[in-house]
Amino acid sequence: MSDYKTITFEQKGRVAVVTLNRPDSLNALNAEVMADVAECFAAIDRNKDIAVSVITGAGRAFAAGADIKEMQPQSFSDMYVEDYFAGWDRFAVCRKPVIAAVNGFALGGGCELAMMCDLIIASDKAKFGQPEIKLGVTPGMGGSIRLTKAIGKAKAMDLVLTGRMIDGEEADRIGLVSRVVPHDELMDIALKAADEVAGFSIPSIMAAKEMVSRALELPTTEGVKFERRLFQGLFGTEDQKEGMAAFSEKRAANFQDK
Ligand code: CO8
Repeated sequence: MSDYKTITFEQKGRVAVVTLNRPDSLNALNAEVMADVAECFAAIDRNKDIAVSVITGAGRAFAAGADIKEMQPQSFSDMYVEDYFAGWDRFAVCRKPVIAAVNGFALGGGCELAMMCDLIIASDKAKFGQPEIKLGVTPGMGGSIRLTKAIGKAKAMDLVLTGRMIDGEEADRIGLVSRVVPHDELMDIALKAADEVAGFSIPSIMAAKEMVSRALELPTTEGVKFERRLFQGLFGTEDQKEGMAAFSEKRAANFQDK
């Protein structure tokens, strides 16, 4: 793994822990962060020893959004021609599961980044919101679509049009997050969940992520067919034989990612 300037990377067994590390600007997402995150997660996808990642933020924010100071002078053509921030699409297509451990502010692009992840575990001090309307713009990293799919039109409109912040409890109630946990236990719980997933076979973990992600895009009959092909394909793995034999023999499975 390279040396990153704006994030830190640690490997704990089969789990990667990536920390957004610009605490002085509440981990505002500038072009450098985007490049570091995209490169880091591409490397994680290639790394056969990593099954799952956790992404979190240093200090009191997960990420307080795209870097407003960097964006302020940009013109339409800068944004359009350079496709500013398209690198986040590379993160969104990471094939191994990513757990967002949301430790504080997750606003604008920060909320959108969390929604690109597969599980969102929020601290009870987390704050979510899409405040772009207050800056004369709108969500631009997929928030309008991912938020609407996650929580429905009524709640998404409320957040996008008013720009109001919600706490972890409300985010949990409306289905934006997977779990809300006491702040001091956030990383332990996120790492425990990551370890649990990392104990399974990587092909089945990746297939599970792929089918649930596609469920959001496909009509039901196509989604069911897509799921079935992946399910059937897993019968070509040694780990399917091992997992089912271990069940019959009443022992723990010893998966080999094959
Ligand atoms: N960008 C740049 N700097 C930021 C950002 C940000 N998003 N958020 C905070 N900072 C900086 C502040 O400027 C401040 O720096 P300094 O100390 O140099 O003045 C430092 O972080 C600490 O922030 P505050 O002093 O403001 O801390 P408070 O506790 O008073 O307030 C808040 C915390 C409420 C989180 C406040 O900082 C805030 O409102 N931040 C901005 C939140 C926001 O509007 N986010 C949305 C940004 S737009 C966006 O994300 C669009 C995404 C789509 C882009 C797609 C492009 C194609």
